[in-house]
Amino acid sequence: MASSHTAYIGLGSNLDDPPAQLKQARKALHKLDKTTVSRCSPLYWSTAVGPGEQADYLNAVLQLKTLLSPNVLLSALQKIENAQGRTREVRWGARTLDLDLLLYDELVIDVNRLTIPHPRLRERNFVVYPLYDIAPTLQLPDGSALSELVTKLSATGLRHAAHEL
Ligand code: ROI
Repeated sequence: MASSHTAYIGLGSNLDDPPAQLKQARKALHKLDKTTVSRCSPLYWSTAVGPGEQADYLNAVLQLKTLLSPNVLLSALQKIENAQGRTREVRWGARTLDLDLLLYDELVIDVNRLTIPHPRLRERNFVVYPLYDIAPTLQLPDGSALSELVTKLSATGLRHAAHEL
């Protein structure tokens, strides 16, 4: 695609058949206007971060090439979450599908509902490890190397899943 942007999306699910949820989400992302899925990370099972007892999550990261703006892309992600039965009763509660816009080119933005890079990217091993799998030489917009982050972040609670996206 001419002058397309590179975006990274974090996927997570711990309800209603997580492998099927993530597969369906990948297809929906690939079908988006002016957008292709250019890389898929391996899948990881991860211990839930958040309140109370929750099932383990299945997590992955995708790289997109897109001509959509960050705002339009974010709205598209929310539409896909809603189409896959996402409800928002409990903050950090169990969910069928979570799609996080992690990075968009070198962009740094913090307006209303849109914060890029994703504010908790650096502290979440279920984001940093799969991101590193598909973008080992990536630098974050502040100049820090993803390879450095990965060495500092414990892989506790993270297991490679047998499924593929
Ligand atoms: N915990 C894990 N392990 N993986 C997630 O994707 C995830 N997503 C969330 C919260 C509820 C914070 N915990 C998570 O939104």
